[in-house]
Amino acid sequence: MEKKIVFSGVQPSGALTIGNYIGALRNFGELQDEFDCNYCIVDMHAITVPQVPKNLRKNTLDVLSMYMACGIDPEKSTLFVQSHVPAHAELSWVLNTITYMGQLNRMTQFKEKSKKSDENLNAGLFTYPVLMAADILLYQTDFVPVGEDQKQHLELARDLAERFNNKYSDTFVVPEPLIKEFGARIMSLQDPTSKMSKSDSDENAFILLQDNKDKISKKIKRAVTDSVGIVNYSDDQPGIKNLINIYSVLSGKEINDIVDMYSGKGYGVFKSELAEVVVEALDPIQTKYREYLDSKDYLEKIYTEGAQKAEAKARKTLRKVYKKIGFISR
Ligand code: AQP
Repeated sequence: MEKKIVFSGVQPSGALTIGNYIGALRNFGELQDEFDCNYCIVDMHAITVPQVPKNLRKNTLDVLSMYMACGIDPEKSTLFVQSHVPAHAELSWVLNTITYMGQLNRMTQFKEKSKKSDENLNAGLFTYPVLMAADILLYQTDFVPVGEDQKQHLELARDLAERFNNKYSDTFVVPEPLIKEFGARIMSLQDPTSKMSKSDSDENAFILLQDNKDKISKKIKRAVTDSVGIVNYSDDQPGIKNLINIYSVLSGKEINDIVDMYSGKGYGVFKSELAEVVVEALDPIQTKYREYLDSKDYLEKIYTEGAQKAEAKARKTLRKVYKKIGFISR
């Protein structure tokens, strides 16, 4: 039986956070044996907010190294850079022509990001979800492992697949999201009502996958909590709830067990033991990450071969699309 297809991407818009890891990357490796996986570094998405070219180059290799350090095996999965496969931009253009402005206007991420970046409110930020739909649909994707924040974008991808199929006959698989029950939305350490983001201007708001022990401890110690003083898993204590979620996912312990372990103990003990849990979970990832990052030739080989594999799959879908919409072939 043919394996079902998985696609997911991460933007090289900065160093990755434990939010990216818990919501997305940690799940990627687990899927490789059961599914035909395609993992992409979506650099074309990253330029929808201003990027320094030198940093974008560095972050692209960083994400590639982090992908492999988190367990993606390029022998099993197709691992590639989005801008190396022009079919993404090409399909995106076609999908733009069947996307309603009203749909894009309702996208929460656009609303939030446009508030932050009014000096560069570009059309790319507005049509970002269409490019994301193209990424997914090009590979005839069945499942998309993502964090909760991407659910709305995935709905659009499903909608566009159905709209195209209805208009031109069956062409695209309609993809399903794969969102874990726990950890799908890790919140900012400084404002537990908004999600942890790598582009947050306050570096105490996130823990980076590459942060050292000292930084991790300091950031957790400074994490915003409340005046209740009891380690409880409750919506009334969003800061502590978020920290318990991180503890649970990274240690493999149940939420109730964690609450029991810290009953009668203050936030100080809980926070310092959480820091140990985080450091221990990230240690093996950081070691591998540094090894990959030092092997520039190897990284080049991986992204070159990955682009060839991805290109072949993507072209097949794009050829079909062009034919159906009435473009004549060369
Ligand atoms: N806080 C989070 N909790 C759980 N999952 C998260 N993801 C991101 N933040 C969290 C998931 O990580 C994957 C890659 O995300 P992305 O880099 O493509 O874009 P994003 O969702 O916009 O992530 P950031 O960190 O907030 O980036 P910036 O600051 O550049 O916009 C996705 O699967 C996402 O769901």
